[in-house]
This record gives sequence, C-alpha cells and structure tokens, in this order.
Amino acid sequence: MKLASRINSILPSVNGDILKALDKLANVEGITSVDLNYPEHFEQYSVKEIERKIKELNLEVNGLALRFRKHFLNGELGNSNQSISEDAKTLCLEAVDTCRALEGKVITVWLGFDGFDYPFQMNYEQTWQQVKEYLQQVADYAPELKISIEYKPYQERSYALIDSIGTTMLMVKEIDRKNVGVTVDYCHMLMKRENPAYGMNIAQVRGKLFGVHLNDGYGTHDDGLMLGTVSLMQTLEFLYYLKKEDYKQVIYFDTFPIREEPIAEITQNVKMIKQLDRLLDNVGMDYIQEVISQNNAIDVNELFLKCLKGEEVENLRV
Ligand SMILES: [Mn+2]
Repeated sequence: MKLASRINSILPSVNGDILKALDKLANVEGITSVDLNYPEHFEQYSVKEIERKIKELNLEVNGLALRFRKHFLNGELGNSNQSISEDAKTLCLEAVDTCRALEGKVITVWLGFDGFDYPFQMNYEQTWQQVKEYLQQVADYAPELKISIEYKPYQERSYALIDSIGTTMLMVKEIDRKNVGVTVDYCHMLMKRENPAYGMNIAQVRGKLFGVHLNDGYGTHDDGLMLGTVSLMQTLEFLYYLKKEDYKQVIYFDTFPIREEPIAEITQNVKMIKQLDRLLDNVGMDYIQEVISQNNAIDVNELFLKCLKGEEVENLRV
C-alpha cells in the first residue's frame, strides 16, 4: 500500500522548513510517497535540494499539486482575463517540468477559483470550453504524466465550475486524452452528497482514477478529519472497492491537524487504513461481494455486525 500525507500539516511545527517537514514525514512508519505543492513548496530550496532530500529519505515522489494563489482570485484556467488564464497555464507547465525533474507521475489540478458566486456572473459554456482547451494543452505537453482533476463542489467559490464526479467525468471525456483523469477527495465527495465509493467507482472502472485523497468530515465543509472517524462504514466501502479493483497508486491523507500533533495524527491515519484493510480481509472480500449481490439491507446490516464483532477486531493488529 502506497501512502502519502499532507506536508502542510507538518510545516508549522518546523518553522515552515520543507526539508525538515520531509524528514519528519519520512519517519512515520507506512508513509512511502510524497506529494508536493507547486509552487509553494519550491520557494525556499531548489528543485535539486528537494530531490536530494527525498532520495536520501527513500521516499517516492507521487506528483505535484497545483496551488493557485491570489493572482487567480477571479479564476485560473477559466479566468475571463486572458493574460491571467495564460499565467495559470504557464504555472501548470512549470509544474510539469518540475514533476519530471523529480520523477513524479501525477499533476493534480484543483481549480478552486474557477467558479462563480452570483447568478449571471459566469459565461458557463465559454468558461467550460476555455478550461477544456487549456487542460488539453497541459495534457499534450506532458504525455508521459497523468493530469488529474481534483474536484470540489464549493469553497473557494460558492459554486465550482468542476464540482462533482459527473461534471469531472464529462470534462475528462470531452478533453479526450488518455493521460487526463480524476482525483477524488473523500470530504469533497461528502460535501457534494456523493456516496464516496460510488463516485470513485465510476472513475475507477473506466480507468480514470488517477488519485485518492482520504479524510473524513460531516459533509458541509472540508473538515479534513482523520479517516474513518465519522463515516466509518462508507470509508470501509470505499476501501473495499479500491481493494477489489486492485488500486496500486498512492493514497494521500488530506487531513488538517490544527490542534493535534501532526505526526501523531498522520500515524493514526496509517494505523486506521491498515486496520480497515485487515478488517476487509478478515470479514472476507468474497463474503462482502456476496452481500452486495443480494441487494438487501438486512444482509448489509449483518455485514456491519460482522465488522463489529470483538473477536475479529482483536485479531487485527497493525
Ligand atoms: Mn484533496
């Protein structure tokens, strides 16, 4: 199982020093991979220095995630000011170059500012086409990399342009490039009132699942809580489908420890995912498949009870 975690969780505890944050992250047992934000994580040290540190720590670079700052407040690739949307594309291409230098595989694009707050504010179709064409250009610039769209229904904007598994898959289909797919974020799915396993499975079975962000929350906000702590059964179902389809890519803990000691928090996420993975084995993948094939809520409830049985949980040690 390849696991990564949010570096920004650690940064405040190391005076914002990215190399020290990587040191700490690598010390967490079970963490194998790293996702860096572009450009924010490349402001203190050169790419070479970061690369050297990552190699020294024996971590694998999964990829880079774009972080668009204030310049893009009114939109990134979809900005109606063409000089700003061109800047957004340039930032994407720079991220591609940096990702190549670090031998990463995935560029994650979350367009947090491409959206609208008012009726009559956005030209929907024009913006859609513009974003589509820019993403095609980014994909064609980086045919050996995966370009993955991470959607979120709202926040930063009241409505995002790409807001759900449905609009993301439509965008991916219209972009029509093999190397463009989806990153699903569990909390974002809850915010859209998607059932995470279902939404993820839509992308997964079509070969378009390029990234998974796990966390938990109550559905209204991007709470970024430790995984499995609120919606345990939905998390278990999500992990069941990842396992069933033999997901081999990185799982990234996108959680926000604000009051918690970050390393302890990341450690809990690792422990939880390993425990839930063993629980699936213990309950039995075939048995779960059999329950699903019955399409019967009573059988499903029996499955829950089986998951809760003490003696089985007792056998589960990380
Ligand atoms: Mn995320």
